[in-house]
Amino acid sequence: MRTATDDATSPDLGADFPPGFVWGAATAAYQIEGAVAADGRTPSIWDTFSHTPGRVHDGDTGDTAADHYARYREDVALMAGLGLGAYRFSVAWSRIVPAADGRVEPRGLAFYDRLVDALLDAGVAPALTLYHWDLPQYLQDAGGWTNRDTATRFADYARVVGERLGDRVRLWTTLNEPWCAAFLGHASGVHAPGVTDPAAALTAHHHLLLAHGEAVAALRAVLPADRSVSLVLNPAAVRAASADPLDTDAARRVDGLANRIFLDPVLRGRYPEDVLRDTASVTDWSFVRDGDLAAISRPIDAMGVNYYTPTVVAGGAAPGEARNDGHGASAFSPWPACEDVRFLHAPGPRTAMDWPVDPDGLYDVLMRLHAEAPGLPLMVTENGAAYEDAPDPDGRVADPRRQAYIAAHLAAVRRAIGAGAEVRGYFVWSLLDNFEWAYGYAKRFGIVRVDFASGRRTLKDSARWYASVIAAHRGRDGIGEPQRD
Ligand code: IFM
Repeated sequence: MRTATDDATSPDLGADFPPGFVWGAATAAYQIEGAVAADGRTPSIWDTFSHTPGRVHDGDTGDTAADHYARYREDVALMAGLGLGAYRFSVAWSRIVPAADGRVEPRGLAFYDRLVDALLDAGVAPALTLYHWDLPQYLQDAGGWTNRDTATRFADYARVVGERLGDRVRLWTTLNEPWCAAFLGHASGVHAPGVTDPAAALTAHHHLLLAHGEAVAALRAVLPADRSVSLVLNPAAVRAASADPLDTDAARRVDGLANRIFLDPVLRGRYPEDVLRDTASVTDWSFVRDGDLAAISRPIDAMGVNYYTPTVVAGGAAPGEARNDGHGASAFSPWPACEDVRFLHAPGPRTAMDWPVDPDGLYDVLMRLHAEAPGLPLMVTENGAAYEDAPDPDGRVADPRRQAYIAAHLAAVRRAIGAGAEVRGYFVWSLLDNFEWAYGYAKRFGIVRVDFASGRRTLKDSARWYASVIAAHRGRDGIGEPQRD
């Protein structure tokens, strides 16, 4: 008898996916590019944060990272060799608009121009994200995401990139995981800019969403009409530890802050009443102005879903009790007004991030979004796992657990499609081992190993397997096939 696992790991896994399904891999600028002072780039908040002693494991920084800025041609050749249909990358804002005066740096634009052309020449569709957490430091100096003006600056930057690359890039994303930028960056402080003020986190959250909405308008004004503009979230698969009302109420509150605080404004143009109530002791929400929610709810063409592990919660924690929510150690919680919530581990195996492996969570998140936004195309824009894999004496990197993780999550995607969810693509996180934020280079998510000393790339076994899955599927028509106008 064939089991779900047999199905999940067999190379013909792709055969059951709909025609046009996009098979991709993802990265982000600060995590791979390096070259932090090249061609007029100025520091971002992550340069500042990573150079601040004690912020990042082992004092690691993104100064060199995977050296992708210099090696992008080699990386594009790797992607082509794997048969990727699409490559999701982010643009470093401070390469494009390096100073407070708003001038545009042509050398920064030229880099992404070359990257996009190389991708198209290699048959890989570029999927561009405008913001993956690397706010220019000069904007942070003016208040960063707590300053409403940052949303306007983001829309200006979006227009510049849209004007330059819109002729060739079909898949556009405004923000990646604004939850992390707002709450890890401003409440628990484990991400840049390292602020630990829940009121600032909620203010930043609103301004990030406003930036998204204003950027949608800016992109629409300059992009050809058939371009897809999306937002990438990391919706949480929130589960109550039990049916006890303390636990179910904890789940309601965490769901409010992880999911509905994004989905309600973006899809329905309002903030959830219970979240406003729950956080009233933290802020009066007076940063929300007339017209903001109309801007935030401007229609989008797709929603990106980043998923790694579920979120299991219980109520009734004692004040000061350790709350391990899997997002990094801090004395401060990323969850405003949730001091009494405990974050528990789902059962089962865990990755090197200590994140339980639970593909049902991905299925649940996709089905929820399908129910909440029927007809809105979904993309799994990140999914993958860190493991402590290393080359054997022959240089081979065997990473069977990563392969099994990806296979099981692809099976969950296929199940969601079978149940009606309109999932149009899947991007492995990550193409390359990279700078894993506060964990530095200690956590390797890549399907391609990077030797950070030499920059050498080695395909892990999971990359070869993923290529075989893609090969079983590609050759059909669809948006995974890059096109030049
Ligand atoms: O590396 C990150 C990525 O930048 C955003 N999503 C989660 C990944 C793994 O932690």
